[in-house]
Amino acid sequence: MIVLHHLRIGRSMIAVWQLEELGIDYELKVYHRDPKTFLAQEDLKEVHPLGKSPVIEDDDLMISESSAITTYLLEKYDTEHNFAPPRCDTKKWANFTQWLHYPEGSVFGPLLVKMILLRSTEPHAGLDAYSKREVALHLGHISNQLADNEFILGGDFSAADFGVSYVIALAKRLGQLEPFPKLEAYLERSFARPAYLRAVEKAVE
Ligand SMILES: N[C@@H](CCC(=O)N[C@@H](CS)C(=O)NCC(=O)O)C(=O)O
Repeated sequence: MIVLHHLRIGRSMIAVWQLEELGIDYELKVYHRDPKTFLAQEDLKEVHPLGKSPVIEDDDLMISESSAITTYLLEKYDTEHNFAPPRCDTKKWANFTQWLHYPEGSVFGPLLVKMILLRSTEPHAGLDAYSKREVALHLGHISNQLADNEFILGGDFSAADFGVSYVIALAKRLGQLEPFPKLEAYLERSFARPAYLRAVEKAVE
């Protein structure tokens, strides 16, 4: 059975959501953050040398990195291609992987800088200009891609929506969504999915 090593508050919630969407049996092992540093506590380092989450184990296989976990789960469990196009459809698959990797690869960094700046009492003019520019660029890009669609690849929810929802939720927490009403509506739509609600019930205690 799959074991998900789940650190409270963060990306790992998205892994719980995926497992719920895919309807896979799994065991959830919950870890907590240090209340002072907000980093993971030492017990997560006993699972993986980085001490970060999500990490899944499936028999003798251990995988970290949220997009790699998504790809693995799709390959093994999404046999009917409900959440991603089949690999033999190269163009659709390429477009899907682009949106799968984009949130972690390009959007999270500027949002992290923004989060650090919001917590800082010192002025950082260069970083401030960078995060304003990049956050607006990426949120605008996602909003344009959504256009009038319900989800990031069109009318149907796909596994690319996990990571995109995660960065949009982070942007919301950082007060960045006001100029992007489509993103606000997208987030509500994604988080209203029954599988997400089940994930919250199981993983947020
Ligand atoms: N690129 C990794 C990032 C993993 C990561 O940084 N996870 C955070 C939670 S959102 C974490 O475990 N932080 C705890 C720490 O750094 O101590 C992924 O996509 O899974």
